[in-house]
Formats: sequence, structure tokens, C-alpha cells
Amino acid sequence: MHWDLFCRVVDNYGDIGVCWRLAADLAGRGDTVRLWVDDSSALSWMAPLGAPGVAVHRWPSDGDTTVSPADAVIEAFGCHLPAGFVQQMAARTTAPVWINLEYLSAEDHVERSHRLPSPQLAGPGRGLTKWFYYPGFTESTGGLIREPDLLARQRAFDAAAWRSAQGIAPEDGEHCVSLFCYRNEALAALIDALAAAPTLLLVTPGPQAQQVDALLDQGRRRGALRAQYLPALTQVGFDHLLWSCDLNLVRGEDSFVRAQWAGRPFLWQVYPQHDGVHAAKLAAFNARFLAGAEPALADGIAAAAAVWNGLPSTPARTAGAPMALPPLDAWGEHCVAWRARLLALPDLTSGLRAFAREAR
Ligand code: TRH
Repeated sequence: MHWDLFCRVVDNYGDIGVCWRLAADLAGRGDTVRLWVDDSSALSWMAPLGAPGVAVHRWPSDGDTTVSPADAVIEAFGCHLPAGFVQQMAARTTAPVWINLEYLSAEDHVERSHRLPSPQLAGPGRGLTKWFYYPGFTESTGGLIREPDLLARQRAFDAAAWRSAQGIAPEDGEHCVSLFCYRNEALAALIDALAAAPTLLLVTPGPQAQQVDALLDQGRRRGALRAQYLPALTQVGFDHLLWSCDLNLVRGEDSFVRAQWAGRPFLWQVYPQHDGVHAAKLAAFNARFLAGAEPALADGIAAAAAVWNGLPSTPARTAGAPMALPPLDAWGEHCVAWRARLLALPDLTSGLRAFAREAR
């Protein structure tokens, strides 16, 4: 099958990160993908070698009617397709399947909205149907991107060899912790919690690196914690970082999913939004993720997540409280059990391919 996948980079790296991963996974299964993106610059470090079957194109102008649409068109995150392209979609004898791929959320409304049709009654796409397609964590959603060889690659992965190849040398007894976050007022609380035990904090590039630097001494240390600053890794390298650490601090959407596939303890900083929308996203995820966890562990993870997201966790605790981290071994066991639940779900790419074939 041939796909046109449209991506507009809003900010940060998740829009292009998710779209690239999806494009590469579709192509990895034998399809061809044209990835239309307005700013592909992040691909230079995220995926410098590209992927067979994926062609990256600059976003066509609204007036451009020279492109003949593929069998299936994905409009990622409601990015609004160029008018000329939509006009060409409507002109095709067999209309392409038009899928609006939404942002990931664990909220209940996702299951109600997943696979809903939206007939286009006006504009260049008049007569076409756009389908809403939601990733998610349950059978009644589109699931999560999971490459077919992911588990085999994880099993074959040698963390110690990878770390040493990256110049990452944890000393005896040091926990490795990866840090990928937005600007975060709870960073001092996190570092204080981590500094109680020997910790090597692996800091990814971005504003978080400056924030960490301001919190450490000249030797980039604080208590038993020391920091090492990483270069931007490829998406595959970033997976390897997550698989090599004892705790992963992730953010947004794609790294959040990849931390769940890593099966290691993680804390998620939700993409900050106004009026506390992110609080609802965190609560909805925790409700699913922590269901069935031993109560003290569930409370510990929820409290740490609340502090990390600057939210009041329970009436007793307010935002800005010190952070207490649950025991890593019990936390890790729960994350492995959660991953097993996710592995039982169909993956997003398989579902999209089946849907596109059915809906034609
Ligand atoms: O960069 P993000 O904050 O992206 C965000 C979210 O996607 C959010 O949902 C969206 O609304 C907003 O963008 C516009 O976090 P995310 O989603 O984890 O994307 C980061 C990508 O960068 C992910 O694909 C992993 C990749 N990455 C690397 O490949 N190498 C690296 O070294 C690092 C740090 C990240």
C-alpha cells in the first residue's frame, strides 16, 4: 500500500518523532510512504540514515495540484492538508482513505471517538470522508506504535556494551537515570531525591541541560549524584538509552511510549497545557497504568508523578513538595507487567493498515 503522511511541526520533536516512527514502521512492512513535513530538520539527528521506502517531501503549497494522492492519506494531529492536495483526493476515481491520526491520550473519550467518520460537506474535499483514528492503551483504540522486531532487538541488546560505546561509565552501584523533560520546577526535588543514592544522571540536550547545570556544583555533582550530558541520539539510540537505564524521565508522547516498551521505571512529564488539561491526561493514564498495582506502590508512583508535573497529588500534598521515589525493583516489576498488557494489544501500524484496506 502507498501512503501520504502529512506532518506539521508544532513545537518540540514529538510531531515529527511520531510521524517518522510511523512512516518507518509502515515502510518496514513493505508499504511505501511519502512523508510531507514543513520542517524536517530534526530528522538530521533523529534518523540521519532515513529508512527504505520512506521519501521525505517538503509540504506542498495550497495551490499545488500536481501531486497525485496515494491510496491512504494520514493527516497527523489535525495538521490540515493543503487545499490543492485535498482537491486531487476528491478528483480520484477511487477516493483515498483519509485518516486523521490524533494525539495519544488515555482518556475515556478516545474510545468513543476512535474510528468515527467525518463526512466532508464543503470545501475542496466535499464528498470525501475523513476518519478519526486514536492511538491508545485499550482494545477499543488504535493501540501504540510497536515495530515487529522490537522485542527481539530488546532481547539481543547489550546495555553495558552500548553504554561503554557511548562513553557512559557508571561507577559501581550507580543507578543510571535518563532525563528528557520540559523546563521543570520540580527538577531540584528530583535531583535531591536521586542524590540520596549513587546516581549517574544522563541528561539529553535541551533546556533541561541548562536547568540541571544550575543545580549542580562545578564538578556537576550534588550529593551522590553526578551528571553527564549526552548528544542528540538517533531514535534507535534513544531507545537504547531507555533500555540501559534504571529510571527514565520522559515527556510528551513518543518518548513516553518508548519508555513503556523499555519495561523500566519511568516518570512522564505531560506536555504542559493551559487550564490544567495535562492534569486530566496524567490522571487518565495513571488510572489505567496503576490499576492492579500494590496500593502503596501505586500511591508512591502517583505522588512522584504529581510532583514531577507540578500538580497536587492528594489533598495532603501540594505542588512543589519534595519528591519521594518508590523502590525501583517493585516499580520495575510493575512496568514489566504493564508492558505485558500493552504487548497483548494490536499495534497501531497493523491496525492502520487493516483499516485502510477495509475502508477503501
Ligand atoms: O519533543 P516532545 O515534547 O514532543 C511533543 C509531544 O509529542 C507532544 O505530544 C506534542 O503535543 C508536542 O510535541 C507538539 O516529546 P516526544 O513526543 O517524546 O518526542 C521526542 C522525540 O525525539 C521522540 O521521537 C524521541 C526523539 N529523541 C531522539 O530521537 N533522540 C534524542 O536524543 C531525544 C532526546 C529524543
